[in-house]
Amino acid sequence: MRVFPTTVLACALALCTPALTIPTLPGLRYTLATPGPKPPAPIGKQPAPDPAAAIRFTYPAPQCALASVRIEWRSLTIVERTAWLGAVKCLAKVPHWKNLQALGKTAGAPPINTNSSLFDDFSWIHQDYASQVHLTGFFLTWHRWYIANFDQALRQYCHYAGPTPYWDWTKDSQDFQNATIWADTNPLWGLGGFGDPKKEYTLTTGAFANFPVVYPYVHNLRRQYNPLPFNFTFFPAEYRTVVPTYTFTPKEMNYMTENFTGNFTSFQHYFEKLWGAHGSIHGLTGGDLGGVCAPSAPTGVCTSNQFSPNDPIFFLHHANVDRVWAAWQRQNKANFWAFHGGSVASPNIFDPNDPDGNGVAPWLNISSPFPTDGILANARIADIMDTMGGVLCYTYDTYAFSL
Ligand SMILES: [Cu+2]
Repeated sequence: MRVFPTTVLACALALCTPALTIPTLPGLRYTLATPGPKPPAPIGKQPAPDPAAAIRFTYPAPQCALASVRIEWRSLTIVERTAWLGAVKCLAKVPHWKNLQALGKTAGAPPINTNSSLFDDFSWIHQDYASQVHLTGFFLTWHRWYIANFDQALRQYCHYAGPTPYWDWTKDSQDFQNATIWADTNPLWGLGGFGDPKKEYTLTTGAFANFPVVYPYVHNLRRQYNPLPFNFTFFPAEYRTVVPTYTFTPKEMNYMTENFTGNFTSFQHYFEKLWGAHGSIHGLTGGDLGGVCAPSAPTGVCTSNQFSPNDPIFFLHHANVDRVWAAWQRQNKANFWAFHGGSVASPNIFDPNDPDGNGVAPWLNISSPFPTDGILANARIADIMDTMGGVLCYTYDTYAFSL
């Protein structure tokens, strides 16, 4: 039987988005946060829902009065952690969505494996669109929509009704290898640690021990701590020998959210530049999250390094990326609706002050629709700029950063 959340009544009164439910457990898990400023200009009608899409949101979105609250992983109860991990494992048992379409065509993306799951489909979409949703105006925007769709999939297919978790990695910036995020090895409620060196760093602890994934080849989930993720010749020498934990300290997040006022491009670029906070988390965690194949991978299959969503911690990582953006948006009215970005990555990827740091022409604008591969629900950038408006209805338990 489906257990309805405590706010189902509010939803029935069209006060919130039923699709994005809020926690079932008692306690102060949600707040009435202040909605952001109104959009700067008319942005037209909602996109029509796609009846063939796997994930559905309510159109037109109801007013968001009572937002669901995203909570840091370690602040969840054990019951909530168990439920979320169980729902992810459930999604990995939901069959591949037959209407998944190869529309992104990023070079190196593997072919669709129809003997897979809806969880694998999410990983595949990320590989298919890799070149369009990184280092472009779709980085923060599309990933916000992508993780909202993943969250909705957990609720739609696996009856998840708890809070959406995020991973505040600033708390782990002192000693990443021995951080508390890796310390819980319980098979029901632990995220597990790093993998077993004797098994090519396959995860053998926590809920995702021996978790099977199919991209870019059939294997079990891997995590391999890599203190020097930029130690290869592709990177300028100054980045190669540095353990990049300094990029995601609380101080650094405060710097980011307090600067770049009104300048979406420079804010995103500081965050997404290859040696920045976003990439450092991927690289230090290594294995699947770092887009690294095992030495025993069959020859010729490892042509994409964009299968990072194989590791469910991806969605916690990107929820925190989203939280930092949302914190910046809330810092100043000039930030809230600020958007600028190209649809093609700038060629100057190692220029720390690249004025085209989030892409070049053809330009995206606030009405640009998201790429969906026939799985994600339709939406435009404008629909997701406000986490408490458009088609979204969530906030975070805190926008502050501390150890
Ligand atoms: Cu990505």
